[in-house]
Amino acid sequence: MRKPSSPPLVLAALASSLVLLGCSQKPAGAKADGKADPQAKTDAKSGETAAVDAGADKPTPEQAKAFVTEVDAKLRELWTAESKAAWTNATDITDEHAAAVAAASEQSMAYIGQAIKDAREFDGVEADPDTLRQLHLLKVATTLPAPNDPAKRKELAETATKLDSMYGSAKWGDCSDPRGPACKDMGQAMEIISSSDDYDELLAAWEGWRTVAPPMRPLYQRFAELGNEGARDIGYKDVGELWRSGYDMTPAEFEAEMERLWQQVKPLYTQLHCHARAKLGEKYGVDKVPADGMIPAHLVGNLWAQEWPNIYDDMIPYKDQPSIDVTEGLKKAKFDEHKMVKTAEGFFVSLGMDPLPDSFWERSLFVQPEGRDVQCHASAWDVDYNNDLRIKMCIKIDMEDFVTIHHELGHNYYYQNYYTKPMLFQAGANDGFHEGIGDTLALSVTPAYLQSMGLLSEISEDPKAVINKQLADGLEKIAFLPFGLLIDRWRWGVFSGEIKPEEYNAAWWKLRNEYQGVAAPVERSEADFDPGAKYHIPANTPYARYFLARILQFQFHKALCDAAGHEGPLHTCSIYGSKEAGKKLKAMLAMGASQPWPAALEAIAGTRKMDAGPMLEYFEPLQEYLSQENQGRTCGW
Ligand code: X8Z
Ligand code: ZN
Repeated sequence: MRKPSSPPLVLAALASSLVLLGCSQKPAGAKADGKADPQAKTDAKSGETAAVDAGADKPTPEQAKAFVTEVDAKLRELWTAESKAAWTNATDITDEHAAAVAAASEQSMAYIGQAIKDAREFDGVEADPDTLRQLHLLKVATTLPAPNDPAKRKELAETATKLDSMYGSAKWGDCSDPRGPACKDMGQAMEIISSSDDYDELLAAWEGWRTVAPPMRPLYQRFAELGNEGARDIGYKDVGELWRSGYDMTPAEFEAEMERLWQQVKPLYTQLHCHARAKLGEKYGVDKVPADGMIPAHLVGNLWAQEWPNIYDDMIPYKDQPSIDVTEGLKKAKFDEHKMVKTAEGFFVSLGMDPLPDSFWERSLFVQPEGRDVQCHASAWDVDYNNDLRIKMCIKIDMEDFVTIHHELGHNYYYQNYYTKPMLFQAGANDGFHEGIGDTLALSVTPAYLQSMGLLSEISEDPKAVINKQLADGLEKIAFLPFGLLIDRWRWGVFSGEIKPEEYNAAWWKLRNEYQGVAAPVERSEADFDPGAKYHIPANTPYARYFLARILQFQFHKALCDAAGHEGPLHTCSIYGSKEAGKKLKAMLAMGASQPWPAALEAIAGTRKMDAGPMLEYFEPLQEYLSQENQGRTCGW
């Protein structure tokens, strides 16, 4: 049996425009085009510019500085309004609240589209570095560029909000009585997939959840068309190119970086896949899980097959070792949602960070409320970009959510360290950094730490216990990698037109097959829209960030362990309580996006290159174990 409940892994925040909600951030850079007045002022309502000075000369550094100062004030006003409306809708999804989000995002889209064009007028100006950096960041500061045409802009804002709300209030099963027990939500589908061992019950939940997505399909198609028109209006080929421009390198270089990192970790994934497949074959039969084929997507303990820790119980390497599952410990020690968050906060405080503000405890949502729909995917917020920190999460009392809480607080602590900066600097060095901070700390949530918190009664330093823990970690961290990569390969294809609307679903499964070696358990067709059953698609949250975060968190972990004076193998390190590690981390967080990300990486890790080396180093014992287990098996699919 697997653990009885396993949970919401969470999800990110939406954001039709940008940064707002917790987990999102923006894309980047492009070339100049379009001529507007150098000192144009952009009006949020109309999106029109009003010339202040019609001088034909090259704009001066002072004018550039004045421009970014004005943009900063306007963004603060518009994004705060948008984020307030989004918080209200995310914690109480209604038509009225959704309409308010659409109206607010329409305004900020109008403003930012024009501001980006205006910023191009300053190309080549020799302004101070902060001004130049903000001019650059502005051009990549939206994940959803809107067309100039006001009617289309309105349509886009409404479509984006609608998709997000549809996901948040989605129900499956027999909803003839929407309040009846047979009408289920996402949490219930996750619960079944994570805890059942019954092939057919798993299949019913897997298919059931996917019935929520086909109605999104026409909306998504239109959304992509309008977003692309908006991208072209600000000088990009399509939305995907805009997203790939946010990494202080060209879009093509970024694609190559993703591929390079994937090639570094692919052999490890293939080994893990091979072993998991063999174990699942033993459990369900090789007629269901073929020894040389793909793994059916409903059997890995996760509704999206993105992380597989819930099949750990089917694969425990050494059963004679003490359990590393904290879920029972949390329940025994009577942890409630609040105490779980408090404990995670305690980790950050142990590094020398400030406690979260009182308002965090008053305003956050920790528990799924009865009687209203909320967007249950975890997200972290700074609602007013001025330390109004919150999380929104339907917390379950278990290990998976304990880790996710650390993930969310990582976002909050980034906000806490940069909220005094200009709006455009209030973002991660790149979006993978933002996603990787809380995960970095969670790597230090070792059995010894958990024991000290009263959550594990017995621990062991036996090498066999190490392998158990490594497998549990690998099922979360390594299993995720191809999923993290393919989501945006699908979207880049959709936005570029390489994937046509009539092949949305087939292209999705082609990528799932190719990268993950995971297959749909039943025939799929273009009547389905399986991408829509994953939060980040209807919510328009870019996903490459999570792939990067999986790699970066091990680089951060290694660097912070060095700072903490850790000696010995990387997987034995915990930075808990290290003020030296905290100082290093804080310095990087405080930079926000004020410098290109290689500078931030250098500040913490002494290198300017993303590298999966530390991840591979962390998993050395597991690699050894897997290669022994896989002897005589044919790996791959
Ligand atoms: O969406 C999230 C976070 C919020 S930014 C909980 N994650 C991705 C997902 O659940 O799909 C974290 C891991 C990947
Ligand atoms: Zn996140």
